[in-house]
Amino acid sequence: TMVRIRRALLSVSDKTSLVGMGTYLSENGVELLSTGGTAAALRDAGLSVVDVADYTGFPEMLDGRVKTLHPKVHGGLLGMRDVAAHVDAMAAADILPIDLVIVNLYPFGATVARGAPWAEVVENVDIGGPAMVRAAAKNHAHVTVVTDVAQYAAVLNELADNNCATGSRLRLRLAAEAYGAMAAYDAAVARRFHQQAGTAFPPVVTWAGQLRQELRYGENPHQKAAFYADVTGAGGAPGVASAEQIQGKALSYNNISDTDAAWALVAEFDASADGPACVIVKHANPCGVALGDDAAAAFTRALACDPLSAFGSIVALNVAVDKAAAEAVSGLFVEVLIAPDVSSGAAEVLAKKKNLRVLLTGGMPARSDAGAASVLKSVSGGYLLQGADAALATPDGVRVVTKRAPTAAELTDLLFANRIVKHVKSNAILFARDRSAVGTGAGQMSRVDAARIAAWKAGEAGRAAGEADGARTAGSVVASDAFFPFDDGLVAVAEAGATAVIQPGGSKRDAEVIAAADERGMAMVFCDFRTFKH
Ligand code: 93A
Repeated sequence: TMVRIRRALLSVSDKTSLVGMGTYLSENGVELLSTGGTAAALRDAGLSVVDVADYTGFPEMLDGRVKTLHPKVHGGLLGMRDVAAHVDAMAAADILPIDLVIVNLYPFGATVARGAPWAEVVENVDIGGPAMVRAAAKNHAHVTVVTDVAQYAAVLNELADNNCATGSRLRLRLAAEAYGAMAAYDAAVARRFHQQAGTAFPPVVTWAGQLRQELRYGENPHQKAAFYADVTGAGGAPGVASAEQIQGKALSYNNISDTDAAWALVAEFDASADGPACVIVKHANPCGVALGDDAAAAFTRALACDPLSAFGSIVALNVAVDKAAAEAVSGLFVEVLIAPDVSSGAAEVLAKKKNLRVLLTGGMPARSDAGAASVLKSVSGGYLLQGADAALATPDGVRVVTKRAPTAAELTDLLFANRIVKHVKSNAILFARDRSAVGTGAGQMSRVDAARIAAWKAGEAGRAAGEADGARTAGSVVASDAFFPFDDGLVAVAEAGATAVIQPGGSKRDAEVIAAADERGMAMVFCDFRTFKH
């Protein structure tokens, strides 16, 4: 619904474009209320303005610390125009409705940036401005709130198109922007106050994060670190930040990061559709992934991939830990076990492993909600943000590009491998067989090296287990997280015995890569999406 603007309160530190805005409002019959410096600037331009002090009957006081903090201001912002009791109460107290608030705050950031003394920094914490902004934003059903000069053009366009009224869509959007701006302001204040207090670490109270745990150290002992929970309501799905730890020492930075990697991968597998799945992670990469008839079988099969690397790993399950699984996991040195739940028999077994951290999430997230809802990465002076990688290959969504199509068993393993390779650091190559990973090549600067390493690791694990040379990769399938730029990577996996490959395709040399596969009787499918992870 449209709300006609009849009275506006302007109180701005940044007076850019103020006169233009004030003039437009004045010419359209809007009464202007304003504070000291803002009122002076508007009067200088020949506009008639009512001082807030005259409206409230209460002078600005305490060096301006109290200017607008008055019931006649806040009542005018918060009163609901469509509630009779509000309208009556306002009338009884001579409170006039204020339909538009244009406020930008004391320049706290700029004051800090120029190295102002502490007393001046403190004086530049705006109190009255944010109070008005929050009140107006709460009452966005009736009030329009403007917090930034950059919003003036959109507001003026809306007013011009609608006889000096605003629509509910714009008011809601402006309210959301207002709360974001106030949160960012508070974050800047909190950072400077921490600096003054000498509690410089944890360094930031961001607008989205609430300190959950001060960590003993970061990735390395000489780095400070902290763990924040997202308080914006994102990431409500069962996961690492919301999990309950039932035993073991406090989690470390690397524990949390690796556990999240394991959790995001195991959540690719829906227990009811795919069956129990187990993921074993070391240094953010999976060194074992398998499906099994039960949790213990999934763990044992996952462990077989690379038992050497699994020492000191993170283990994730997509089903509750039962006693057999607890006993199997207890046979390995594991840093963290994460699962939706644990049976009482299993809890008893695990309790004997005093150092094992056990995290229970209470459930599995939907596949699409697994892992972080968005991915945030710091760069010098800023942040990079991207959505989660929810790509998923389906039997109908892949294209056969070779003369030979994959068999049903190969296709099952190809789709399984594709889901895993998404969680392996790039460049990534993954061998899989019988719904179990058998070799991982992770984080290489060239794809052919990733292919060779994956094959070599599978061979080493096979040799250690007393198997015949090449037995593990014979008849296996391979997933590549991006296209093969040359045929060398494809040839390397073929020589290791792989019979089928899944990859996005899209290389200039696709034809050569397909020809190399055809020459060797291999089946290859393109999934048409790549899954880099850095
Ligand atoms: O010191 S305050 O926190 N106390 C107040 O009651 C108050 N009301 C508005 N600062 C207050 N303001 C701020 O004054 C506004 O947010 C704006 O930044 C500034 C505008 O002052 P002037 O109109 O005198 O230039």
